[in-house]
Parts: sequence; C-alpha cells; structure tokens
Amino acid sequence: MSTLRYLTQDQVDQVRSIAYLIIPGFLSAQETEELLSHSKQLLDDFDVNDHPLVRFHTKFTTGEDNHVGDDYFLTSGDKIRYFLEEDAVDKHGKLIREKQKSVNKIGHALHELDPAFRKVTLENESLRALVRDLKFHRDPVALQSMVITKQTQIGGEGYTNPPSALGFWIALEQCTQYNGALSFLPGSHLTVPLTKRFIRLPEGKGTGFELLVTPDEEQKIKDGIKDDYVLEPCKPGDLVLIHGSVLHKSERNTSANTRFAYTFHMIESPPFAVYDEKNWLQPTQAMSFSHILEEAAYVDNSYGLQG
Ligand SMILES: O=C(O)CCC(=O)C(=O)O
Repeated sequence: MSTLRYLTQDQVDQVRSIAYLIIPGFLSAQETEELLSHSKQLLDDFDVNDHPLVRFHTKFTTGEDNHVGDDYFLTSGDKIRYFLEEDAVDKHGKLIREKQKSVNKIGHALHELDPAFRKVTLENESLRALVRDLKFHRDPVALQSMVITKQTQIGGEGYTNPPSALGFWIALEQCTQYNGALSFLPGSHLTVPLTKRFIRLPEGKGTGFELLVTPDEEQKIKDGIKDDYVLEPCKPGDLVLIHGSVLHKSERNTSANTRFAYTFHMIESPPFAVYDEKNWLQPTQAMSFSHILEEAAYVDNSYGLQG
C-alpha cells in the first residue's frame, strides 16, 4: 500500500463506504475569497443582451423543444456561459431581477479557460495528492466545471463504462440549512440503482432523459428510498467529494444569502474507461478533456467507484 499524502485512511474509506466526504479548509481563506470575488466579477461582466433568452426571447429550459436554448447549453462544454433561472425574464424577454441574481450557474469550461479556476483544478498539487490517495482513477480527466450560485442539479452527466465519475464541490460561501447546503443519502451508491441518465438526444433534438429501468422498476426504486438524507453544512473553502452514484440534493435557498460553490467532475479516461457518446458534453476539436495527473496512478480495484 502506498503512503497517503493528503487524506487519512479513514477519509478514503469514507468515500468508499458512504460515498461522500467533506474535507474542511481545502482552499485557504484567501484562495476562497479570490474565487468568490472572481465569480462575482464574471457575473458583473456578463452581457445579458448576448444571452439567447433575452436576445431571441425564447423560453430556455433543457426539457422543452427549444433549439436556441438547447444549442446554447449543448455547445457550452468548451466555453464560459451563463445559465439563467427559469423565471428570470418576463414575457417581453426582459430580466425581472438584476443580472447578478438571475444567473444560477456559469459553465462549463471554467477549469480550462479561466486562469483562477484552472489553478485550483488543473494546477493544484493538493488535488493531485488527494486523487492519488483515493486510488479511484488511473488517468483522471476534468470536465464540466461550474460556479453554482444556487440551483437544482440533474445528475448523470459524465457517464463512463465502468462508472468513474467523482464530483468535486467547493463551497465559496457558508452553506447552511437555509441557503441550500448539500444533503446526502449515505451509502446510497450501493443500495439505490441509477434509474435515468441525462443525455444529448439524437438528431439535434436537444437534451433529455434516458430511462435505465422500466417505469415500474423506477417507481419501485423511488418508493423504496427512505428519506434519511443527512444535511451537511459547510464553510467557505471546504471541499465535498461526491461519488457519481450517491443520492444528494440541495433545498431551495430561503435565506437572504447567496451560496456560491465551484464544482467540476472527474472521470477515468480511455483505455481504462469508455466515455459514453450519449453524454451531453463531448470533447471538441478545440478542447479535449485535460489530464489531472502527469503519470498514471495506482488504482485499488478491490472497491472502486463502481457502486
Ligand atoms: O450545488 C448544488 O446545489 C447541487 C450540486 C450538485 O448536486 C452536484 O454538484 O452534484
């Protein structure tokens, strides 16, 4: 067994047993503050008139037949784009609130294109040490980074065979029960099967869900889930590791405080895992997925990410 450099064995074991882990103070107060103020700067710089919801005055969701909105989302994997709350504009295509409060996330290539986010994701020795300690990935790559101001999130992106997705979620502000701290169903990666995936639909039809079980089975699985979610308040700079198959959620923000977080996903790369062609986010010619480690790491397959 190789020496651990960043995590304790208990922490590694916790990711495997309950499928999430909070690592307090992963970023220093200064690093966190820099990312938070930079995120706010990005919001200030956002030219709302460039957004398709305002420019073309279309309804913008991922669920409806809406080509402009779909395109804005589907081609965001190698860009920095702004996603608005569903009720952000009125019937004339005008923002109801100030733009800084209308955006629920910024994504999805912050870790590639923005030096501040690149530093904590692709140029971070602590992160590399942590990844080696986990022994989940041989040759991990980063994809789909976002600043989440507070939104409800759909799981299932970044599907690989075998499954290898691990979320890295860093609180940039205090997260409490009132402003949407994450909560988890511990160990659900082993007990609750994935019932659907969020995918890019064929023939340019946007995005949608693919059921992985029959509707009856889905209902049975849903009915069998006990609502034993554990709320995990955390502090600015804390990192939360989220196994790709653990059930988790965040409630509505009912407070006066925002809850900014920076998150990205890490997956195994070929030949160790196959990236699914139905994933909404695909590497582009302009941007492939960046490797986290310089050389392949040792992996402990005895209880890997496949939950
Ligand atoms: O930030 C949130 O509220 C949800 C985040 C989440 O579900 C995720 O990153 O997997």
